Amino acid sequence: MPTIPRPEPTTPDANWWRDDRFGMFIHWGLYSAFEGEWEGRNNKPSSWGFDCWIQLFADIPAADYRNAARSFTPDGFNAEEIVLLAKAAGQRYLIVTAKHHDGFCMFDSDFTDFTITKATPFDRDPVAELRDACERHSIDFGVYYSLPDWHEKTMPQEMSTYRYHSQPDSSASVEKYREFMIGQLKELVGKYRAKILWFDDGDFDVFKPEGRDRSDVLGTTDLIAQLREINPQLLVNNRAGLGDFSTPEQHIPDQPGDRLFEACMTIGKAWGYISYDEPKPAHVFTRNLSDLSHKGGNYLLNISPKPTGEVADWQRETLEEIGAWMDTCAPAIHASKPSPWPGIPEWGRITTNSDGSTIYLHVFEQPAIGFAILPGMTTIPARITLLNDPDNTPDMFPRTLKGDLWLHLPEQISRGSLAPEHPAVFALEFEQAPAITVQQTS
Ligand code: FHN
Repeated sequence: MPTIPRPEPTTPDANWWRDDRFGMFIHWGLYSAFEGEWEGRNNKPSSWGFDCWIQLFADIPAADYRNAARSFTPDGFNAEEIVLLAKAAGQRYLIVTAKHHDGFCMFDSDFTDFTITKATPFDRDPVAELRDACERHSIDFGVYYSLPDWHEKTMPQEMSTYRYHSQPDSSASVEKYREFMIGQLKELVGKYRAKILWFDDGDFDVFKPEGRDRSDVLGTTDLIAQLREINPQLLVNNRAGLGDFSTPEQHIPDQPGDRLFEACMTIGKAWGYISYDEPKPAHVFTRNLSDLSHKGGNYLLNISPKPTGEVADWQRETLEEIGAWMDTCAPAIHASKPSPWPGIPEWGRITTNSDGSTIYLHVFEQPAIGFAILPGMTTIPARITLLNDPDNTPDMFPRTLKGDLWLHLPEQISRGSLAPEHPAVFALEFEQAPAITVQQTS
């Protein structure tokens, strides 16, 4: 019987994802039920290891961890509310942890009983509810899928960097585990219509066989090809090897390469919910949005729903403040293009609109000389508007000096009702994309 040749993995169009620019990450699973503590053990004041990894680092016996599912009834979960919260914040795609390292599935998988639909009294399917809400509100839907599965018998214990497994089985093998993974991934790309597949490798080890890398051990090329037979436009991140975009975590690269990239970050300290998390100021995230857009990168900002399924007030308030800034400044972020100049100006960041006819100056602080200088530009903008507060657009006295465009940045620039730490965004509008002889900005 001739084998059917699998199509070469296509490189899908990622423009829709890049134009989305800003996504919501959701870490929510059985680990959330512990709130970062087990029998008095926690990792205060840190969070490390006691959010999604608590089963391993608090050394919770497998039976106790599984028993926690029996009382996991997150009746406060409301997918519509969460998706509308994302939309209002300017997040245009959403990635939810369908399965984290503990192997507990927040979706109704046919390949295990360790799921929210079978192992808990909560007879709902949160992943399906989030998918439906995303489709209702035109938010692109994707799923996080952990490469290690501490519960699945077919997974070799050696695949865990910590050699951890809640029920190790000597008959486990990479081949059996790969078939298990492909089955679940086909559920998530097929039945659950995930458009983005966000592999995670937190506790994943590929045995480091001589000369073999992750994508070789996992057969990632064939795995992606099989999934793209279901959805040819499926986007995959880089953590199973190969993939369409890289995923710097908790930081923004200084000099991103020429590859699509997305920085993922926590809204506090922890990925999964802990009762002792610490908020960060909202302007940290709006400045990150400006910085990533200047560099052409996406931003995936995480929330960690409580054991009840509700979003903690401080996380909601942070997203609402980001949304208030995006209400006026989104044109400089969504579908924007990176700065036409190399380097980073001392005063902030730069993006342009899709055809370059508008240049956005994202001002963080006033430069020493009081001017933003755009080198190699001799076209005076037709119009300048302060997006944060158009009625209070200051005169920037634009003028060209020695082939560069100089714009005065006053000390006080309105951010409307928001704190001055948020970026002030000026839209410089031109009849058409201005000619720029590229040099370093200052
Ligand atoms: O171990 C995981 C962690 O819990 C979290 O899911 C992050 C998100 O990117 N990934 C791994 C750590 O790199």
